[in-house]
Amino acid sequence: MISDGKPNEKIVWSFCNVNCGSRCPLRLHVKDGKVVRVETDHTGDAEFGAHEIRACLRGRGLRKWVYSPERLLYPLIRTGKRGEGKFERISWYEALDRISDKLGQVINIHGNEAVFRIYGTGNLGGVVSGREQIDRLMNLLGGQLNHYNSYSTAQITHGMHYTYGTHDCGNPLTDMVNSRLVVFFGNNPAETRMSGGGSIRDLVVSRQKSGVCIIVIDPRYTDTAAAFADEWIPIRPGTDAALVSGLAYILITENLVDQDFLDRYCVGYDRRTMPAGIPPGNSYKDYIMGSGPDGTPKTPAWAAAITGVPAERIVRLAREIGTAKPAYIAQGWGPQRHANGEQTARAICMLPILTGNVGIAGGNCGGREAPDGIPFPRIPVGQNPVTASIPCFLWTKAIADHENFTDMSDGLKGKRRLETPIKFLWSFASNTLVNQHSDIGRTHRILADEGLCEMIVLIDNVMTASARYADIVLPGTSCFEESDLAYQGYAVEMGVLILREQAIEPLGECRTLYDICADIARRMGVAQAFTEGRTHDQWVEYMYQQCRKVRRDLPKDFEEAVRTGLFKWKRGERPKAGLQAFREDPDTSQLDTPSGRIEIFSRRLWDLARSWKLPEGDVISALPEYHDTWGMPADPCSREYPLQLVGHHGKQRTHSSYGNNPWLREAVPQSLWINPLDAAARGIIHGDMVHVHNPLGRTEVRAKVTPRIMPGVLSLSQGAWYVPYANGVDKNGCINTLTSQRPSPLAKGNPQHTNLVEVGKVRG
Ligand SMILES: Nc1nc2c(c(=O)[nH]1)N[C@H]1C(S)=C(S)[C@@H](COP(=O)(O)OP(=O)(O)OC[C@H]3O[C@@H](n4cnc5c(=O)[nH]c(N)nc54)[C@H](O)[C@@H]3O)O[C@H]1N2
Ligand SMILES: Nc1nc2c(c(=O)[nH]1)N[C@H]1C(S)=C(S)[C@@H](COP(=O)(O)OP(=O)(O)OC[C@H]3O[C@@H](n4cnc5c(=O)[nH]c(N)nc54)[C@H](O)[C@@H]3O)O[C@H]1N2
Ligand SMILES: [Mo]
Repeated sequence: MISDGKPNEKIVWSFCNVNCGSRCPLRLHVKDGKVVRVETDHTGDAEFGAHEIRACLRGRGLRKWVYSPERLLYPLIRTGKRGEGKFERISWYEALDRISDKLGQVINIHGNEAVFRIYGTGNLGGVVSGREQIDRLMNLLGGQLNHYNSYSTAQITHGMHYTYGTHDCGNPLTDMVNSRLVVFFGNNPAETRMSGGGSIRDLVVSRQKSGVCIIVIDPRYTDTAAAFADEWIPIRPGTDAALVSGLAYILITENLVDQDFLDRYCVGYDRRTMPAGIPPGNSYKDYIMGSGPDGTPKTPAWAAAITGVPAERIVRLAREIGTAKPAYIAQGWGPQRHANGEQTARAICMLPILTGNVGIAGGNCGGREAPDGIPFPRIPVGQNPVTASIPCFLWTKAIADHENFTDMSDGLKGKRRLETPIKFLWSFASNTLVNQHSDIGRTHRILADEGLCEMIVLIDNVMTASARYADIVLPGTSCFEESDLAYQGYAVEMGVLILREQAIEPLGECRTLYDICADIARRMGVAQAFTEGRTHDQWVEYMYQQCRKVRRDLPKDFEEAVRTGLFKWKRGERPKAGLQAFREDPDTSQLDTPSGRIEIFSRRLWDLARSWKLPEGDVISALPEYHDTWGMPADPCSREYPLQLVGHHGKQRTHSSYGNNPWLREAVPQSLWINPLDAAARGIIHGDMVHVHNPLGRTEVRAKVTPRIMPGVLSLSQGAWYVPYANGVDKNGCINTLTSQRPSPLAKGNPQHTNLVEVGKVRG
């Protein structure tokens, strides 16, 4: 606590804990028990240059959220239908009794596999206040159904594992200073990494230092393109693999590929390195040159027709990529959050592979920029005795159709088939129950049937769309109301530790997740094992002392550490290239792929493609090929719904978090990005109220008519709060009224950027 000497006034450290990938320190000014001002890091010093981890507008606007009219203050029990929003206040005793009784009953009747904590990232930062407490509790009670994947990176993680044996092999963004060319596929750090600790700073500094040419390939002229790029190349969503194939055609025919690299480090480029037993004609070169099974040469003209990128530009770009050594080629996670996302992610990786830019300074593997930080410990959660694990996106299927939920059709791990449906759902700091999951209409129908999932317990700070579907809603403390500690986040290049002091008393009857779980543990006979005799605050101190084992330079005295609040560690002097050891010696530092090499051709995928049960139209292929998929212009649906819709991550919110802050809504009003050509064809002018619809649903929102989005494509920033009126029609621009629950073929990930829609003016 830092006092300015005024009575009843103090300034304490806190941090913003939502999931933007970064973690920003906050300085809360407290007066008479209320936070009256939110400042941020002010500790820039010579060692770090002027680097202060300055929170963005969202974190600075936190008071508008903590003190919002939507704030949950008391435990509630549902009295109306799920989704209707009718609740009654109950006591904590009654709420926790009901939860414990039902949890015990579900475990007794259906087993622990019937309990599930839904994906949720609203408090990704807090070490003690985070979702791990539920996992810790459940593991003591016999476990719960596991999940793998994330809504962020399912497709790219799977794709890159087949190629490189890892997805974590990028060069840091600061390594751009060693590059001669930077190419970003759907990477928008200016918005998705905009926080003070995020890589936007690295982009600014590295660009200033090196003046390197940056090309951005994205259907939208993003803030990154506007602020940093020398050129924007618009591309039709879902078609990057076609563009890469067209580029590969020129790289091959003009001898711009690094043949030595391909021979020594890779499998499957041409017949020289094909795995034994695969029929001839199945190498990557065959695919590109047209000597493969499809017989189509992937010429720039072929790629132009699919991607919308002119053939001449494809030729020029191939020459630029083939001659600028080294080149930093990276993708954000937008290109992979698609129906064919695994293929796209693997295909983009082909550019640095073909040109030998992997594992060297100034190069990159084609994935996202690498983070860096200090590996501080997380809370121990124990072992989950349940082995079954579902892809996190398929939880609705695990509620509604468990009998058909299998390893070969749905990516179930640890079991051949789900034995029980999900009957009890935990939802903590998550709006994924409704708002952030695809196809809200379908989710509504599944949750509305109370015979399926029998109890939903939700803990949040505000009354969200998801909360309206819960049976019991518990008011959680916010980042003003509980102590904690946090580390640097997963998307930055420096080490950070922030200590949070409780700034104010909990509003209403809000409680920490820890106290909630401890009370349930008590009711269920595992209190001592859960708490280990510590309170929430004592756990914070305990975890701090664990951090000191990693960084000995942290003060021994906890009180002193709390007063200091923020600790930063200097970045590494020299950026290290991802896969550098492999590049230096591929025999001693083999990759974690079956061959130990980069697998352009994956034998495992070749086999999977022949064993997995896939719905009509889904493709898994051994090579990073382009495949048209559902939800794209070749889909018959496109006759009626001709426009492709993506939902970018915008700067006004972190997903749905902060979606009710009036300041942010004014700064960046929710709107549908539409090209003037598409708008004119429909008689739409800027600012018109429009409806966006497809067979799954309908939402209404104002049109932003702008050449910053290519013709034929729309974007509706994801995360707007779902505000339904008649028949589930949303009037707030919530994109998940329109997205599909059909998963991607390999990762079974969320294809939330693959959508076909039509737009029209709202009459009257
Ligand atoms: N301000 C803010 N920051 C955030 C978040 C937030 O909600 N708000 N969310 C955080 C989280 S959890 C995540 S996972 C990340 C998300 O980070 P990303 O997944 O990278 O973000 P997106 O906006 O979905 O996609 C990035 C860009 O890809 C483009 N794009 C979409 N489809 C395609 C395609 O087929 N090809 C190409 N070339 N481009 C395409 C989009 O137009 C967008 O500009 O951001 C994190 N940071
Ligand atoms: N169409 C479409 N849908 C998407 C995406 C997309 O690109 N397109 N992106 C997906 C991605 S990448 C992600 S990561 C998910 C994110 O989806 P979620 O993980 O559900 O994230 P949020 O929408 O931010 O919801 C977080 C909730 O946590 C609450 N919260 C915040 N802080 C605290 C706290 O300290 N305590 C408690 N108790 N609650 C808190 C907030 O009020 C909010 O309701 O969305 C996915 N959904
Ligand atoms: Mo995410």
